[in-house]
Amino acid sequence: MNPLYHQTRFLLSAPTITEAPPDEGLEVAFAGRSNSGKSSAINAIVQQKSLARTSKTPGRTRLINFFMIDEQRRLIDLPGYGYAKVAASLQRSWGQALERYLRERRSLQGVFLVMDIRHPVTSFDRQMLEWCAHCRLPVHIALTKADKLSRGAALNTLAKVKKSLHGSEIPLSVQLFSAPMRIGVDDAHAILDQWLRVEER
Ligand SMILES: Nc1nc2c(ncn2[C@@H]2O[C@H](COP(=O)(O)OP(=O)(O)OP(=O)(O)O)[C@@H](O)[C@H]2O)c(=O)[nH]1
Ligand SMILES: [Mg+2]
Repeated sequence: MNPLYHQTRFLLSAPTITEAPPDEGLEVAFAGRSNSGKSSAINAIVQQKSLARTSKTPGRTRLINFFMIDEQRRLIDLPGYGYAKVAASLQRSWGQALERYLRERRSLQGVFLVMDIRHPVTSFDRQMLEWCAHCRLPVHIALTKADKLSRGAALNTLAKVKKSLHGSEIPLSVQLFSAPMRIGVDDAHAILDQWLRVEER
């Protein structure tokens, strides 16, 4: 891992995308269903225990959290979508704001889409993939909580997900991930290195 990731620090929390930091440099957004493991994935990637707040309660990350790797590079922890207890109207307005962010944000290099391996490619995930395709944004899917399945079952799901997404118009890759077992952390770094133009050491 490039030591740069370990330096990542909290930049700001924005209640809406309009309060994001200036649209300069390069950024990668972590998206996915509520409770899928986005914040845990960020922590595993930067090798810090609690940079991004994780929780057993779904819908915990309500704000958009911006983390700064260095002056030019950011990671973004987006609020999870698809949490049933959030009112439909709020989900709709959040969806619109998210779509606009994906469309307009110039610094956004790709979407790191986190899915719980036990519930991959939900209708919300499909919506997200459609928006990204529409904006021509590359997507990297991390099937996380891979430690909850046997190795064989995890590989089976990986193959199924790859197959179901075959023929996408945008660059799309899929990997297994586990935050506590640190499965796939190197693969995650490889894609972030590419998107954020981090030089290999
Ligand atoms: N076993 C296991 N548990 C995980 C993994 N990743 C996350 N978890 C657990 O799943 C729960 C949700 O993780 P978070 O990282 O907070 O999920 P999130 O997607 O950020 O959730 P929201 O912010 O609510 O949308 C927590 O209890 C984590 O400890 C993993 O790879 N393996
Ligand atoms: Mg979170």
